[in-house]
Amino acid sequence: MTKTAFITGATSGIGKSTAIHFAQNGIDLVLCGRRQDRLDALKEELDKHVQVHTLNFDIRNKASVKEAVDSLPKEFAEIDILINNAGNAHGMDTIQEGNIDDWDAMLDINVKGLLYVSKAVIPQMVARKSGHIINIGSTAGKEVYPKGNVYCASKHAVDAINQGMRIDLNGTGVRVGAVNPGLVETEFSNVRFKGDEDRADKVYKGFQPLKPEDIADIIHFVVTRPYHVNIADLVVMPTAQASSTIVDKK
Ligand code: NDP
Ligand code: 8X3
Repeated sequence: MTKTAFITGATSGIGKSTAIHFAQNGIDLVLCGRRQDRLDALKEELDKHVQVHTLNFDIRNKASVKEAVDSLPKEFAEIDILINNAGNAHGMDTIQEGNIDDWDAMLDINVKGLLYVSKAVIPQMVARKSGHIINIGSTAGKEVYPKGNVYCASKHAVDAINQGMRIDLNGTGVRVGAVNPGLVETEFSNVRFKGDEDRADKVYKGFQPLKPEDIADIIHFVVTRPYHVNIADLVVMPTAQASSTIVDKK
């Protein structure tokens, strides 16, 4: 039977690549983001392959999240796979120099936004006794690096929420797991450094970073395991990376 995946942050990077990979493999899509032009372009590209519905909402706004999920047409309303992907880093400063608005953004999007979407989607999964939730964490959720403070805290929270979801949903038929990437070249650093492209480019210079397609491929592997197999927590780095601070740059 054709499955339906709900992907947050589908307008760019890991979410967009996952949408493309899923479409190529026959998974219907609910694509979410705030940039409508990108949602429209992706829908046009992918609805040759599968059914696609787009939802434009800011994940920080709990009323908008609920309204968007409740608005799904019947053919998209049963979500089999939830990819909790929307998120970003905002700024990279010491704790003493950090910007409080950046902290709010990271905690509101990466943590509270993920919770709002999960809260809107999980009940129908529990009612149907099936579903698969993939939380996109990070190596930043497994360790802390200099000036990573609040971003790392937000991803540590995702790690805890992933564990908590799996514990609480045990016995309901809903699978829960996290994919935690290291350095992936997306718009992530452009957002983090507020459009400073030189600074963003430097993050991925001198080694081969992961491509968003690499993560999409892994996410597809995770969601296509037999029902009795749940990949609970997966960390993936570029070969050149050993930890957040150890990267073999030439
Ligand atoms: P991108 O910046 O390329 O994509 C981020 C996506 O999140 C966009 O589609 C954006 O859509 C969406 N998004 C951001 N803020 C909001 C919001 N307030 N409401 C709704 N959607 C929002 O980054 P990545 O693809 O790299 O990041 C995806 C996930 O992967 C994030 O959770 C990130 O923390 C994680 N990650 C990234 C790594 C990396 O090195 N790149 C490594 C480890 C984890 P729009 O702007 O249209 O709303
Ligand atoms: C993104 C990876 O190392 O830039 O989550 O924080 S890192």
